[in-house]
Amino acid sequence: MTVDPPALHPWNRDFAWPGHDGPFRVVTPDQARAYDEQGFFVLEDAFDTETVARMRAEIAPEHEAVNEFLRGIEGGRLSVAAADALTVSIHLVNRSPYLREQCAGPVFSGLCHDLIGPDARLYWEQAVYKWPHNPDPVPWHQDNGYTYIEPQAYLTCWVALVDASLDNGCVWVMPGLHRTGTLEHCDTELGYRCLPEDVAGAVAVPVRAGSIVVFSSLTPHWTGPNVTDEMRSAYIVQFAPDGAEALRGDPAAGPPIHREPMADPRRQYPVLVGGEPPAP
Ligand SMILES: O=C(O)CCC(=O)C(=O)O
Repeated sequence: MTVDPPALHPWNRDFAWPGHDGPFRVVTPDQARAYDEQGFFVLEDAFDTETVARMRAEIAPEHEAVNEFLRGIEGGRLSVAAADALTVSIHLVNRSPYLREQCAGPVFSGLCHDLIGPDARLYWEQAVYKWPHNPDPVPWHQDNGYTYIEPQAYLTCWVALVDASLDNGCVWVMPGLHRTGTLEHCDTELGYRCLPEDVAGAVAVPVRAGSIVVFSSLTPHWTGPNVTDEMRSAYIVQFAPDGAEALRGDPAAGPPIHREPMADPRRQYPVLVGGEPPAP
């Protein structure tokens, strides 16, 4: 059976994947090659148990407040988030000095150096908690399918805050498709989707707590149901080259009508300037 290649996003023209040659600070040459060819790799045990526990403690009140909010709205859903099923807590660095410091720390600034370039900013961060016995996947999507950023290729770091397994909803990726740039997405009840759920060739990426699934904003990914009795928690941190912009408009109606710099000084702060962490 032949499978039609997925359609490209209307704003995605002449995309070329930027390769990564080193020298590297954090990743190995094999990991850089995997990132270029497959669109992902795992940075094992990037954070120790104490750091992960502190991250979870910083996120806990936010996660509870978000769930209360979701419970209070009609239908209990907002975009991909759903009360007692999938809580998405955003912009945590605005309220947690600890997470703010971690996002600019050596693990992430090293990854930015190796995979983005000498000038990089925090673009977005959010905690995603998949509740016990949540039967729903987060559909296949590219992060650049939600908000269209240029340059299209930025960096997503999916930090496991508990062991992420096939049973509790670990990340799956579709290797290789990142090289085509942003795909067309459709809107579904569970979120944006660019590939069918049963697409062939998907790779599951179970990881230990403290490890990071490192992938591109262009790597299609999916997380499965959580069939366990425990919460599956992850902190997702994204970095973009300095100067990145969000394109606004209706892709079905024509070209973008506005470009918005992704440089909000409160939360999109520099983590690398001229190849080095900025002075505090
Ligand atoms: O962690 C999850 O379950 C899904 C998160 C995700 O895919 C995202 O934030 O883009």
